[in-house]
Amino acid sequence: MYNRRKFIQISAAGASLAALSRSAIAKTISSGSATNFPIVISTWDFGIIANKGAWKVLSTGGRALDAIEAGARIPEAEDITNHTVGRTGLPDRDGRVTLDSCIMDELGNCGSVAAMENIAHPISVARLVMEKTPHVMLVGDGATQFAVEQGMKKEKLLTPESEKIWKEWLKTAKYSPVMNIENGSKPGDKYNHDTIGMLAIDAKGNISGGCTTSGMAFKLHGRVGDSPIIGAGLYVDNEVGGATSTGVGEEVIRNVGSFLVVELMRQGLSPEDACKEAVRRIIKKKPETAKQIQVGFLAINKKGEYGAYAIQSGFSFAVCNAQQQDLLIKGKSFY
Ligand code: SD4
Repeated sequence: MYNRRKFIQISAAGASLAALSRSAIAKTISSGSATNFPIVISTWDFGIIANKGAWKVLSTGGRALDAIEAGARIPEAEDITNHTVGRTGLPDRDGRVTLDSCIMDELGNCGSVAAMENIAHPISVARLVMEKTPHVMLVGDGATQFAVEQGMKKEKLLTPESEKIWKEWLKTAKYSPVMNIENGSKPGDKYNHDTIGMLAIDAKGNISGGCTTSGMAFKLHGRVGDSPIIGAGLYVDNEVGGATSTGVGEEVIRNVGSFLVVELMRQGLSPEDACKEAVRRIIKKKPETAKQIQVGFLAINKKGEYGAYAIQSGFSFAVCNAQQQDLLIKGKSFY
């Protein structure tokens, strides 16, 4: 059962957001509807600061795509205490910070980068891939090279704090894909979660989405999760809605999770029910694995109704519209 006090404690402890969490309104609901566009919703507690960045664009009549990029850039590089996205993300097991991201607009255009090093804003590189190349996805050195050619700064991403956590992990070097389980007890669990997935509808009713992460901490070098994979970590269909995911990417990829959620909404399911069904399928295929991991989906439909569902409790998401800019909601969960 959801315990509100625990949730507020988790929010307050949620590293980067101590101050914001105090102003956030935690609710024990996991779905809702917007009476008006625009609206932006984002995964986890740090969705609040990302939404605020997006809201500056949306509230002045801007395009959902621009809002997504502006919002995602905040946890990517400005929030230096966050260890799961962008500049301060934890490294792979070789000590290399490799970032994954994708973006998708209302026209079905999309761009993505995976396992990219040394560039702090993968969401912007993903957008450039979408807009400046005939491709959808660039990976590794090719993605970094492209970003530099586009004028982005190459920089060292491993911070002293991330390096310290990695070195601590190296003492046992046990890879465990437990993530997003807020009370995890193994080294790295504390930091080993939280991708930012964002979905926005602008004043014209157009939908866009984005997703950005450093992926699983201490992963094998070269590992790519769901977050940069269109259909897995993110999917947008402007006729229906959008969905994004967080958690153990392998299970999301195996079930083409975000595409599934959007298709279920197309068939008439509410965003929350569509997310729940996608979670149910993951659990059904691997019930024993599912007990150990977290996967959460977040979705919005064309009407601006939103919802979420996760395997484990503790999944939060942030909602921002004209009525309130810092709403933090506890998603429902199977366990
Ligand atoms: C991944 N899905 O790389 C990402 C990680 C994540 O919350 O979402 N963490 O598998």
